[in-house]
Amino acid sequence: MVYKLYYWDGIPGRGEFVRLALEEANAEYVDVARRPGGTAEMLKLMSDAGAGTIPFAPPFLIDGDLVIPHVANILFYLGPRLGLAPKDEGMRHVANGLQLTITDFVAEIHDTHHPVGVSLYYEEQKQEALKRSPGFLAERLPKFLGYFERILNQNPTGRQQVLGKVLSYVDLSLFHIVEGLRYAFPNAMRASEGRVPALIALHDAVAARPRIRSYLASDRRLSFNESDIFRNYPELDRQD
Ligand SMILES: N[C@@H](CCC(=O)N[C@@H](CS)C(=O)NCC(=O)O)C(=O)O
Repeated sequence: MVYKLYYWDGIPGRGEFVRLALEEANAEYVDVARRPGGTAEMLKLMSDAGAGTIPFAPPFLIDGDLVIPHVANILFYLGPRLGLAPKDEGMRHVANGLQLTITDFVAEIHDTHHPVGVSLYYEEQKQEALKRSPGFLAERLPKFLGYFERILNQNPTGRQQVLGKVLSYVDLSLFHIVEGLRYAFPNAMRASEGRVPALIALHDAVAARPRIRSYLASDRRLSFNESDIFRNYPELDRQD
C-alpha cells in the first residue's frame, strides 16, 4: 500500500516530520499536494466527507480507508509499521509523549513570528513578535532543548537516540527541530548548542544516515522559507 501524505506545497512545515520517517524507512509514499491538482484534492478532502473522517488541517495521512491527522498521531500510527518505534507498547506511549512535547515546541516556535493571529501577516504583528521572541529565546528555547538533552543523557542504553538502542521517529523529528532552529535563529543556536552536545550529536548522526542524506540532497526536500514555521527574521533572533 502506498501512503498518501497531504501537506501544503512549498514549505517543509509540519509535513517534514512525517516525510523524514517515510524517507528513513524507504516507504512508498506520495506527497500529494506537490503533484498537479494535489492541493485541490487536499482541500476537497478537508471540505467534504469523501474519505472517512474530515481532517481539520494538514498534515494528514491516508492509508487505505484510514484518514489520520496530526503529526504525533501520524507518527504513532506509522512508527511500528516503519520500524521506527519501540517494540514495547508502553514505550510507544513514551515516544508519543516526547513527540507531543515536540508539537508544543513547534507551536511556540510558530508563535514567535505569529504571536497575535494566524490569519494576520507577520508585518501586522511585528511589534508583538519583537516583544515575544526574546522571552522565547531566553527561557523556552533552552528549556525545551535542555529537556531533550536530559532525555538523551538518561537513556540507559546510550545517548545516541532518545529511546532504547534503535532510532525512532522522535530522533528524526529532533533532527528537524535543530535544522529549523538553526535556520530561524542562527545567533541563538550558536550560543545554545554547546549546552546540548548530545542533541547536536544526534542531529549529526541522523544527517549522516544514508537514506536521510540522499533525501536531503533530493528535490523531495523543500527549503526553509518565510512562509514556514521556522522563519528567518533577523530582528527576532538574539541580538548580541
Ligand atoms: N496539531 C496539528 C497542527 C496542524 C496545523 O496547525 N497545520 C497548519 C499547517 S502547519 C494548518 O494548515 N493550519 C490551518 C488552520 O489551523 O486553520 C499537527 O501537529 O499536525
